[in-house]
Amino acid sequence: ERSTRSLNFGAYHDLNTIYSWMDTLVADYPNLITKQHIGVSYENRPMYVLKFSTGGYNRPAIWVDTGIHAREWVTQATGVWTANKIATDYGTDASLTSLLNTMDLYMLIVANPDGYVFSHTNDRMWRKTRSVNPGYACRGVDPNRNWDAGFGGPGASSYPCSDSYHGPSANSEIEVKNVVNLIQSHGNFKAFISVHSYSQLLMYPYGYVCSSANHQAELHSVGTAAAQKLTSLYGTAYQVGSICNIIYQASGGSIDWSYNSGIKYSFAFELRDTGRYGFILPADQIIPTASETWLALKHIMEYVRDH
Ligand code: ING
Ligand code: ZN
Repeated sequence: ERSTRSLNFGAYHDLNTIYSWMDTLVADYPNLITKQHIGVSYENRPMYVLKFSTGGYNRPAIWVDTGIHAREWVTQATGVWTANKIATDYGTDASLTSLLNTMDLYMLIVANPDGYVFSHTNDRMWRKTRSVNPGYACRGVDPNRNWDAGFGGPGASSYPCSDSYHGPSANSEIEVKNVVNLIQSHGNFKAFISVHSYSQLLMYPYGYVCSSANHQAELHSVGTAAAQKLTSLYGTAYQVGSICNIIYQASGGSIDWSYNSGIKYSFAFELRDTGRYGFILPADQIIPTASETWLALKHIMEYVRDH
């Protein structure tokens, strides 16, 4: 695909196109955005985080990742749209401007680059990383079962050919380890938001157990208010709850790890739809999905700024 200066946000793009668009965005907004190389993937592709910052040193920060699962294409596309939205609205949207005057925002748009490429070239339904499993022909680990939170427990598979294979050990996947390293060395993240599709859910910990997190009441009320904002745009219905209670028990997930690491405002989205198209969401739903999701993201970010 040819790299274009102004990307069509209403289309799905391959990795190279997204990566070259990142460079044009950074070039267009040099005082707001920098690109950080956080490491390489299993197949040696670079992993890039866009850092939105108006200055300061190690300001309190918000993390957003999209595309940890390769086939969830509306999430990477939503990440692209959202990064552009933040760049263009900074300085005109008073609330976003005040947010970025005290906090930094980190966006990892393609959290699983090898899987994303494979979902374009070989298997549109690929979910996992592309690491080799010794002794097996099947490749890959589920990067959302590989975090150090209830690792290897219920809701993850020990079978390397499973789509929810947890891997040989927590952080075995370099794509996960790269994020863990950045979050830990930074040490000042206040929110951690991971974006999946599909099912139209806004979730908070825990997934590896079905008991309540300490901050369950607060997370539920923030999530409910965020989902109401999302619904206000086009009427898209969302459910809010803990991972275990509203989707299924799942161990080794990223937001359980971030929450247990002290990042109280840990949330996971499941974007559109509820199954009609599933992972193969038509491209004409990208901008509506990203636009409604932005209202929820903004609500969470404003709440975190003010608390
Ligand atoms: N769903 C998520 C999954 O990894 C999830 C649900 C989110 C589980 C956060 C645990 C933590 O299974 C999809 N569609 O991937
Ligand atoms: Zn997912």
